[in-house]
Amino acid sequence: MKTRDTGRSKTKAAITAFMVLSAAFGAFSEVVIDAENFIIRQQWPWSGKVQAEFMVEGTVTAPGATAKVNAYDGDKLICEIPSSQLEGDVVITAGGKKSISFNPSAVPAIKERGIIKDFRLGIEYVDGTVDYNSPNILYVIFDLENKGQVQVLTENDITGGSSAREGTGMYGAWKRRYWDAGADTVAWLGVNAEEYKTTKLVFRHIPGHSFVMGSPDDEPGRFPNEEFNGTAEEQLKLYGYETRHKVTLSGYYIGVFELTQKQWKLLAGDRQFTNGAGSDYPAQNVTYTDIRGGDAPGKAITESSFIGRLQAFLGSAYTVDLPTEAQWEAACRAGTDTGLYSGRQLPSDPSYYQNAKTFFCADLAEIAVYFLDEDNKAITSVLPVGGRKPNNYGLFDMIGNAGEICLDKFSDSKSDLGSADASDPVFTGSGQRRAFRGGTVDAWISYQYGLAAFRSAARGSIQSTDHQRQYGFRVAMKTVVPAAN
Ligand SMILES: [Ca+2]
Repeated sequence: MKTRDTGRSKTKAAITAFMVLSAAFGAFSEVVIDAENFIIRQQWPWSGKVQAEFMVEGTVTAPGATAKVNAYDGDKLICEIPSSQLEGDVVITAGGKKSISFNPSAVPAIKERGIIKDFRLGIEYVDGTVDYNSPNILYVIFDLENKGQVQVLTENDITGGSSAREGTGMYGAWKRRYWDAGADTVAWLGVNAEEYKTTKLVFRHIPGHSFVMGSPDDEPGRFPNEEFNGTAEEQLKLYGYETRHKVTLSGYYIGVFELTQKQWKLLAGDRQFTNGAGSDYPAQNVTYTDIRGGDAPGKAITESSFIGRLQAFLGSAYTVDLPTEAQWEAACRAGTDTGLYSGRQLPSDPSYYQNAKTFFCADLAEIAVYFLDEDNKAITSVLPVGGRKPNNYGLFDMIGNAGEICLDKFSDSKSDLGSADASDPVFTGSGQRRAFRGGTVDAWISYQYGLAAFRSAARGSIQSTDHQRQYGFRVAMKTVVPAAN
């Protein structure tokens, strides 16, 4: 370990009643990236925060580097600033000008100290490590043509630090709080470009949280509802229960798009995709067993399946599988509790749930490829991914286009999703059917049940060995957090 004083600033200013800011220095080990030309400044009086600006020189290796920030009084360590308190360039994937800020009065060890005459910061980036559970990380991008190439994007990378509602940064357009309802977070819109749908695979971070799974009895379109064709029992056999209950999830990542045909071919070889074929079309006509091999949750993924091949490609720092129904629904809702992730409801007019061939619904069409276009003409096959508006997490086609096969088994009894509070649930009971979510352009649904299947809470099922056009999937990922050096 060598220590280098890189303090260039000799700012002398009271930043709060209990602290005097004097200089900054960096403490570096041989393996970390050089950070030089420090300036630290108070943001008082408009904010109690301390901001450090500095240059990071050198190459950052995948999957990136995370900052460790220590506070000192002279050369005496006060504490490490908790990562949850840090804002800005906490995770980096490239060198350049960086900025980190935090609120010293929110750090007990600093606050308790009172006046600090010679306040210094040591900022250290440890290369090749990223805490993927950090809420700072929004996206992880894998290059499917270059094994080991991983890019991590933080909110700061996407917005350039702007707190505006929307803008365009070095990664293209973005929008904060895409819909007024739901999660207050940034959706990266620049991801909707060909490379991210074909030769790259992009995951969105969904931080651990609790949400209410299922739908209220009075949600327009909810099953069972005797306004629909068929008896309640017939509907439930296919669509299951949506009893509301609280679900707590640990953090995970989920694909921004339905897995596409090009992505499938790059990892698992050629395959005939009929009825909607093209590089950026969803891989469909694939079965649960094609996707993960092990034909039920809890059974090992086989090496020759798509997920097995993806797992081998990504390496042991990541684990991939189908999303559970709970992970899927939380990702789709993005903080909303309405029928649609836009914060809107489907129409309450029952005729939309009988034979919907002639009922175009603009609120649905803006977020989903379903079975009608605005001219009331039928859409009979899947379309390229990313063709409609995303949700607040920036996820596309969660509703409509390909139906999305999930990890869970499916039961027509109330036992599968249940009604009790649950943590990271997955249904492993008996039966040959597997859950799918989000509705599909499948004509059968349109003729029988209209718009009802296109809600965040709506469920469907498919046999584990059924090849059906218009049914595909997206991948969920967890990460193994690397040990800190
Ligand atoms: Ca879909």
